[in-house]
Amino acid sequence: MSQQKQTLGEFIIQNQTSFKYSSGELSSLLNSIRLAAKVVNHEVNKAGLVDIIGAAGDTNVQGEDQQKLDVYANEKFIQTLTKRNIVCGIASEEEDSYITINSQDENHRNKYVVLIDPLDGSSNIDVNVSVGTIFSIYRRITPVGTPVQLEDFLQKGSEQVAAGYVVYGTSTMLVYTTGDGVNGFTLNPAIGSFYLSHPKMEFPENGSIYSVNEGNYVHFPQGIKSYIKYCQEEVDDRPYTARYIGSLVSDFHRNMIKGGIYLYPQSSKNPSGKLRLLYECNPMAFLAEQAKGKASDGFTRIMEISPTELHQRVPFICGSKNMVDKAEEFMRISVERML
Ligand code: P6P
Repeated sequence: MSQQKQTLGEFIIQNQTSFKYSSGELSSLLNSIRLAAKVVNHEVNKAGLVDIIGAAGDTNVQGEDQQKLDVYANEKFIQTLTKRNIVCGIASEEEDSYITINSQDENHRNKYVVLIDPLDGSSNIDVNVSVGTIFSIYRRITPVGTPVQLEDFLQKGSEQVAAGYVVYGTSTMLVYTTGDGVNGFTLNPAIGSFYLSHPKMEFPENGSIYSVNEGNYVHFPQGIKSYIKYCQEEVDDRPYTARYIGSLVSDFHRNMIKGGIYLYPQSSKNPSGKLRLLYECNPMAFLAEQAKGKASDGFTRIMEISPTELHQRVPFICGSKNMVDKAEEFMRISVERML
């Protein structure tokens, strides 16, 4: 009889003692994310069968067409997080501003804020390609007992207490960290439980996969162009393999397991890059570093960037440490040649 794998709920409880804050609340918060992930997974998996795919007819603060599942996922995560009476505020890619959540005693006693991309890669929904949810959790820094403030959300990534993603792929997985390594849990849809399937996930130090939208090549800075040509030349362990799904969570997940690098650099089209610092880059950077990988904007550690706006974008290079180091080297050389 194969040993029964640990469930996500059991794992959260077992590991809450290793969490330096009053862990009972964070455990409850993580369990609410677990519940919302199951609810959203149910809809994502049958999107082709019901009238829920396709554009919702609205656009989000990013000016992007909102897919119906975007809206549904956003609503479900906000509802579930609110009910648990743990968070004092939520910021979402789908919401123009942050949402103030008042505690049930109306005294703003809740300590945590959550930032979320409820359905990343949603343009893939209609073509049945994996999508994901990304979340980032902080403790508030303004006084408990007062309404949450913007500064509670504009914290450096290094202040995160937890971060993770759900990937709705060939199987649904929840992967997260509370600062003590990265662990992956696979959903058994037959019984609705997540089981520990990928303990202590780590990026191989080297890899041979590079993930970038090469359709933007002509718009990239010279350092990125040089790095892409480095990946393609026939020398040593190269050429590398190009794999780009167009869904950050899926590309990140594959690269963490196999070894690889994901790049969404700045370009003449996107001068600050496309990905958002607070609810895409910071949580993925926390996971990357906890998995012995690396995440930067090409020059600076992502988790050291001081946020200035809720939806600000940054260039993003993330993955196997030695591959990110090499990409940064090309960026540095390119700048030095311009001086
Ligand atoms: P492009 C999805 O919209 C996303 O934010 C990431 O998940 C993905 O890696 C990237 O944008 C795809 O962007 O411009 O290559 O289509």
